[in-house]
Amino acid sequence: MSKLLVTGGAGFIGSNFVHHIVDHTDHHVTVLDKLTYAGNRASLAGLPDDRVEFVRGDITDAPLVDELFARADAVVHYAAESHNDNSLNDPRPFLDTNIIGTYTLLEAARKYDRRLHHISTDEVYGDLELDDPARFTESTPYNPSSPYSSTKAGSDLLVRAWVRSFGVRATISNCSNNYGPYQHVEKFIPRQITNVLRGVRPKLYGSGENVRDWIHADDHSSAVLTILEKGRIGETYLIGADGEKDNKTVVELILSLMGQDRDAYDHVTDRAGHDLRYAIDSSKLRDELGWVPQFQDFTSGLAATIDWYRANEPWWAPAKDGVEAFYATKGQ
Ligand code: NAD
Ligand code: TDX
Repeated sequence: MSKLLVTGGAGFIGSNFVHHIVDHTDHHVTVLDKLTYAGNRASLAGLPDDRVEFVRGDITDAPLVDELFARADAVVHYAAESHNDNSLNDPRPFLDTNIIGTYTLLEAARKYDRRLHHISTDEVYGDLELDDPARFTESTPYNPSSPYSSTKAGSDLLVRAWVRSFGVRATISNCSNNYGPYQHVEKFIPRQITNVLRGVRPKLYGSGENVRDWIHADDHSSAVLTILEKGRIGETYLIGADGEKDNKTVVELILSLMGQDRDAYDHVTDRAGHDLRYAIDSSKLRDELGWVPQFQDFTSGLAATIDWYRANEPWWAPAKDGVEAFYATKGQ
């Protein structure tokens, strides 16, 4: 049995990973989470107290981070400011958490010689043309577009430097767009589902031709556990499940799964600097480490996600009005 420290474990993907660890291993988990607007303790409800400990705190708090590293065997780092639209509005928290926070963890990993896995995004590679046959690989040059993705790119480069210069035992994964239960209503899929549940028309940025490569959060968690157990130190692994879809197709699918007309949505102001297409080639992870995604059918995964939001309004309703008021100020 190992002791894992999971940063950002009250967020969408971090909480999914904590559930995954409890269900599939005998590890003990300590969650370190600041509970920003994006963190929610209810996402960890029902987990056994003898397996999961919750610590509210900031990853930039070096004394607290030191104390938690000292008693962990390995650390999985999810904590981040994660929303592109927020980063366009106020980049500062992205620099603090994504850059200084990751730096703080790296210094602790170095001091206590702890294994660290850093969670990152495919957005560090910038975007692809719609008709480009290429997909991102581990050797694609970094070319981030937004304040969010540039701070994630910066955090990845810090990890690589701490591996090379100080021998920190770290790995990195860059994953494509996640969907599933417990995702904040600011994000594309939950925003549209909860709009329909409230009788509001979904909002599509610009033309809606932008492509995202969707993966279920459960598959992201199984991939991270695989890398933690079998990944080679210093390596980067791309995580993706061959789920390319344009945004228009996703909105139309949500509407039809929810019994609405497929064209009952609005085109709204486009995102500044909106990346056109992301696409992941995850061959390295599959071939070297034997990982296979379980969710092969996006439509049934999306239908189950819609059912979850329908059944869990108390989880998402408190955030909904504030999110929509923010988007309204931007014509979105
Ligand atoms: P999220 O916004 O849902 O959760 C982030 C969590 O981090 C929250 O619980 C928040 O309270 C916590 N946090 C924020 N700042 C903190 C700080 N300074 N100290 C401690 N905790 C802090 O994000 P998510 O969608 O779950 O993303 C998690 C990670 O996965 C991020 O690193 C993100 O870049 C990466 N990622 C996300 C996606 C996606 O589709 N959502 C895809 C690829 C990679
Ligand atoms: O209301 C909307 N309408 C819309 O058309 C919203 C909120 C989004 N969009 C578009 C923008 C994107 O093309 O949908 C797509 C997905 O948007 P987001 O959910 O904001 O995700 P994205 O910007 O692609 O980034 C996500 O995937 C990579 C996560 O938020 C990041 O944390 C992760 O790194």
